[in-house]
Amino acid sequence: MFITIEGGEGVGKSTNIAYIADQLSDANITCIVTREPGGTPLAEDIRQLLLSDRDEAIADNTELLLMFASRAQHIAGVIEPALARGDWVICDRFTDATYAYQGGGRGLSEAKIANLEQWVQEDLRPDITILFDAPITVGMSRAGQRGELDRIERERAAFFENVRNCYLMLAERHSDRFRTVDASETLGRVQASLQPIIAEMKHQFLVRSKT
Ligand code: T5A
Repeated sequence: MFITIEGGEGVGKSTNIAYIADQLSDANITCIVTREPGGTPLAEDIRQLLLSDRDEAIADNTELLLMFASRAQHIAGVIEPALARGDWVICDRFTDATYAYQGGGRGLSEAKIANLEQWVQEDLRPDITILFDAPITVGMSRAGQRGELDRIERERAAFFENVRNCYLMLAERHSDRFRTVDASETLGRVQASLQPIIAEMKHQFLVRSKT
């Protein structure tokens, strides 16, 4: 299975990915955890280009193309080989983040993103996407406690409102694969609300093992 984890800044994706991976590994499901942008040495270099501060502004199209350049490398080097081995892949952000940030946030057209998605990914799409949703103020205050903010984290509040609204729209549009979790709750409650989703994944594992 290809599982993607999405949501705004600081909503708890990394914290809960570790929890999900532990639960799956307890059920003898071999999974790798990876992230975007990044996931291979070259793709991590592209992440640095994207998130670090520079004097020259990054044009919106450049940002979009760098996201997909990183993704192409990540798919070829990590995601496809893992899926071909039969491992599960849990990816911290994937193309829904591009629709949310470069589409919803920057205002780039959905058609442009969809073209790149098709070109770079061909048939590869997530089986399940968990969306951690929380008001912007909650995520930003958690992200702020962690230290200095990166180039994208320093965007204005309206940018993140657009990102959040786009994620919620995607969750409604792709309700077959999206599972939305209220990430504004305490960690204990968030993890309790992950339980039925993890149970669904374990069930899928049993079904797939039999076929
Ligand atoms: N991007 C990415 C694009 O623009 N387009 C794309 O196509 C892609 C793939 C990547 C940036 O790139 C952009 C989006 C991003 O701006 P990132 O590091 O992946 O950056 O994204 P971040 O959202 O910045 O990830 P973070 O690691 O900052 O946030 P997480 O993983 O959501 O949050 P986490 O788990 O680190 O938690 C943050 C803090 O909150 C605490 C944790 O302990 C931690 O201290 N916490 C809670 N506290 C209270 N209650 C809870 N329920 C809590 N859950 C976590």
